[in-house]
Amino acid sequence: MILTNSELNEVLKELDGWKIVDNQLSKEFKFKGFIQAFGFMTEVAITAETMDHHPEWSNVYNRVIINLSTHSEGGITLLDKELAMKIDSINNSIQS
Ligand code: H2B
Repeated sequence: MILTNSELNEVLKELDGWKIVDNQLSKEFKFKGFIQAFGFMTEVAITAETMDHHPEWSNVYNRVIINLSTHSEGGITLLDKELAMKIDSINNSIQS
């Protein structure tokens, strides 16, 4: 189910650095270089596949921009929040 505006605001408080852009949860990640960025994308890809929930994203060298929404629902759902949290924990394990 698509989150209401007030539910979305609660979700944004619980997430680190995610914002709403064009009705999607969005965040930009920056890495030391391309290999680190691509390694991050590989881990995210494996997690996304296990959830059957996939990001829209782009990568240029050391930057990865991720946009999350639930296509079948036409908006942001708790699945997107769940994937966002997993993406952050993958990112934290790479950056630290
Ligand atoms: N990912 C996202 N972000 N939203 C979806 O609605 C979605 C998906 N649907 N991954 C899944 C795959 C669907 O297309 C397949 C057929 O299960």
